[in-house]
Amino acid sequence: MSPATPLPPIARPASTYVIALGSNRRGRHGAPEREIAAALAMLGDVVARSPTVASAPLGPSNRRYANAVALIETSEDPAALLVRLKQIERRFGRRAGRRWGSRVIDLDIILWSGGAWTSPGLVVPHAAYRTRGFVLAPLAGLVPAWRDPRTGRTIRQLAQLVDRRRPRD
Ligand code: A4P
Ligand code: MG
Repeated sequence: MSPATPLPPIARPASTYVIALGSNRRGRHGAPEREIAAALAMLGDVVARSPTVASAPLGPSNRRYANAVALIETSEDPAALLVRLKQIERRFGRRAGRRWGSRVIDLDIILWSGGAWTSPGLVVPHAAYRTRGFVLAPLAGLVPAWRDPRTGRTIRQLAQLVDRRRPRD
């Protein structure tokens, strides 16, 4: 072996992540459902995905959302993955602006097979997902037995709790 032969990259074991996708604004791919499909294609290594569901806006926006969740596999750590998700958001025309403003695509890290992670600007599991039906309902169809590392509850249990709390109309 010559001294110039490059060493093989250190193989890092792949992690599984749950990514939540949301859109309530048309972009260059079309309606919010089309934006979600395009973002999924750009994510790569999607091992499972939920159907895209329509949901009423939580917060100040009055535009309906399209939401979906996906499982991806990657050797990136959570901080590196967040950097890549933010790059994808920018490619979709997302600009930093009003928090909770309408957006062509929002990509959040919900869960990580490695458990909990905290670094500047990033908390995993996502701080608010435990009360969000538009994340938990589609996620319960994918990984009902995945346990939230902070509460010890399964996704199925969290989804049932949110469903029970929701006022009936
Ligand atoms: N950040 C910290 N932890 C995470 C994480 N686990 N994943 C930081 C992603 N980002 C994380 O997020 C603000 C900052 O949170 C990031 O820069 C990152 O450093 P953002 O996506 O830039 O801004 P945002 O989305 O406006 O704020 P936020 O707090 O992420 O809002 P959410 O929780 O995403 O809520 N209603 C329906 N029906 N469907 C929706 O999808 N989404 C929102 C936005 C409101 N209402 C909705 C929906
Ligand atoms: Mg977000």
